[in-house]
Amino acid sequence: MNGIYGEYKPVLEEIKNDFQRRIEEYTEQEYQKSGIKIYEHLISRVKSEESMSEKCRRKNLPETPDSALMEMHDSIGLRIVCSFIEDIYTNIRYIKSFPDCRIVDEKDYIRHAKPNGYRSYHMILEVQYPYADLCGNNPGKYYVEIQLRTIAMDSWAALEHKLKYKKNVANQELIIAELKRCADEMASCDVSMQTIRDLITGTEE
Ligand code: 0O2
Repeated sequence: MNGIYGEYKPVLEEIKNDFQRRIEEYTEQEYQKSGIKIYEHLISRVKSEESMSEKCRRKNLPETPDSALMEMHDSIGLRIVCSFIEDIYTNIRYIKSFPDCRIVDEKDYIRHAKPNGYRSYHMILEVQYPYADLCGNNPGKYYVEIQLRTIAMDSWAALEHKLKYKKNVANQELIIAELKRCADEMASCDVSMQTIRDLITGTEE
């Protein structure tokens, strides 16, 4: 067995591609109906085996396929980046209507931002796939993490992630406070942009 995913690596890639296709399909249908593109862009990835091994070590779990696929729930990740806040919740309604998916965890860091200012909506789905899982279920059960954000939330998260690499800098408290201030200002712009769209589309008096 090679990496931490063992024989499951190609399966994870297939599930990821399959799931992305499903999201693209409902988006296209929605676009044909309403002319609205309910997300701006979508990215997906299978977490690299190095990152997954490092995460297992950090959580004191053995570096095995069992830890990577059953204990961890983010080996497959999709990020849906939307133009407007409302579109995030439209996407969530679509995803929840998928018949063969069960939501096992949901975190609304939009309504309840993290203390550092991070905003995003996270869902962990249990999906079925016609390949036996480690417990012998066939169809197997696999996990997919979906993060939904606006463009502003995504920009903030990307910049904050870059800045995290710089360790041992002075003025830590000031930097944390400034990052939080930027996050709050960007969130305020998201709300304004939503209001402007509502005014244009006539959903706001
Ligand atoms: P990567 O490479 O993005 O996948 P856990 O997943 O167990 O570590 P928890 O609390 O269960 O932690 O997960 P949570 O809070 O739902 O967040 C998981 C993912 O959300 C992270 O994945 C990040 O992608 C993103 N995230 C959460 N908080 C922050 C934050 O403060 N800043 C930024 N930039 N991203 C955040 P990973 O595994 O860290 O990395």
